[in-house]
Amino acid sequence: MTKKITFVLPTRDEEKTIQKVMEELQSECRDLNLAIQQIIVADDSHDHTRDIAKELGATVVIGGGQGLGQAMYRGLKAALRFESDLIVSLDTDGQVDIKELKKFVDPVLNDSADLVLGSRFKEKGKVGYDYPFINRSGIRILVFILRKLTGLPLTDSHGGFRAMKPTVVKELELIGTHTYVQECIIDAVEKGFRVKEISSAWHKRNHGKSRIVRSIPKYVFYTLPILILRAGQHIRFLYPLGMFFIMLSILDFLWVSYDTGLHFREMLDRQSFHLILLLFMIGLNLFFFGFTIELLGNIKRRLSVKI
Ligand SMILES: Nc1nc2c(ncn2[C@@H]2O[C@H](COP(=O)(O)OP(=O)(O)O)[C@@H](O)[C@H]2O)c(=O)[nH]1
Ligand SMILES: [Mg+2]
Repeated sequence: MTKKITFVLPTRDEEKTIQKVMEELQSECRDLNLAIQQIIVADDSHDHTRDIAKELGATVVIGGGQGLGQAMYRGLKAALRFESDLIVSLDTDGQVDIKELKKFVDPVLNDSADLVLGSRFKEKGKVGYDYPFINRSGIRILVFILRKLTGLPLTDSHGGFRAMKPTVVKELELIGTHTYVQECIIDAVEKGFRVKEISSAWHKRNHGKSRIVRSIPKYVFYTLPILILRAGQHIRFLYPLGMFFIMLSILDFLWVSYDTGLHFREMLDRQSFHLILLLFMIGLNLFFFGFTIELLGNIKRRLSVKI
């Protein structure tokens, strides 16, 4: 029986490639005897991507302007409206190889996996250009964290091609707006879905800019709390560490008070008085960082209950 497939395509200024991607998907599905239920374009473009996609029959979902995570979340949830046997998401900048569609689709259709991820580094020679060292290093760190959190022998976190069962999307919860790629994997594993990583080709981006390098500080800022939360380490480390620094500052304060006979002017002149302030501020910051992450955790738990 012909299987039904829905695509989710994230786009930010991809007017040069969107048509080619959509046409290639249509032709590939014809060859594989897959019926396209719908193509959803989750868009945050300022160019004509949206108009082109609509003209070619896609359903356009507004990304929301908060990054790929939010756009993917909206696009994937919208895909549930179209009943299909599987949902496939892929980058629209021409970096993935659409000829690989079968490899991604097969494990979901023969029920050997619930979520299939593409890896550019599982096998040598899959990246068709000199992949920037800084990106590779960043990916290595993220993969290391992902391995720790999921227990899976993953080799990539940012492949641009994914196939999944609609139930994975139905249950998907994201807290971060910039952590879709990692959170989606962690979330699926937490919920007991079978995640499979397969080797996948990666071409050079021939137009526009990649989002990764441009936004590393922002990325770290948004990603770190989510990953710490997902790892459940904030209670174990951040609270005690914060308390430890505050205790140190109190001890330092007691020592300076004793040593100066509580002479305030003299206390202010002591270098260790500055140390008290510094330790106190560090302690307070760590404590509140933990507290903020705990709040995020509560939001996550509430989301879980709702579903
Ligand atoms: N809707 C939406 N799509 C995005 C956003 N950022 C990137 N994309 C799309 O997501 C895909 C991957 O983005 P890209 O910047 O190439 O990421 P990289 O290849 O991992 O560096 C492409 O299809 C982009 O058009 C965004 O903020 N919103
Ligand atoms: Mg790209």
